[in-house]
Amino acid sequence: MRYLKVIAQDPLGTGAADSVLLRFHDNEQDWRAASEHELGQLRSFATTYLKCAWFNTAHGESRHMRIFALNPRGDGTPESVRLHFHDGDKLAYKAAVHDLDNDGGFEVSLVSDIDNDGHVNRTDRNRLTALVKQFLKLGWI
Ligand SMILES: [Ca+2]
Ligand SMILES: [Ca+2]
Repeated sequence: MRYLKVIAQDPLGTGAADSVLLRFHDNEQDWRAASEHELGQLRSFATTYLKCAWFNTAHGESRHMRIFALNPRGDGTPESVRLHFHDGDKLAYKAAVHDLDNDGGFEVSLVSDIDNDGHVNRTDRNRLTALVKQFLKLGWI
């Protein structure tokens, strides 16, 4: 299954991440780094992701997010987009949106504490919506 792997890092030890690695995975083993063009397309996606505070100290890569779209009907518009926040192989928490009637709009959002501030609220929902929208702009589903 393919997914976009997103890794935030705090290389200077400031206590907040300021760098994001973006990798397109065909499966666990096979991946490539995002191209310059894709990095440009994903600029606001990366900015939103940094607000989620799911990052590694220094150049660690253990904490990351996998985001992927599911399109079982094969019609080019996703039925769901899922966000899996990992700590290594372990799934730490997750979120998702679902398009129940296949009209391109997502009726259902399954929100968690995406930005790690201890509360599940509208900000998390906004972050989820933004990440999904910015990810889908790639047209990589
Ligand atoms: Ca819909
Ligand atoms: Ca929150």
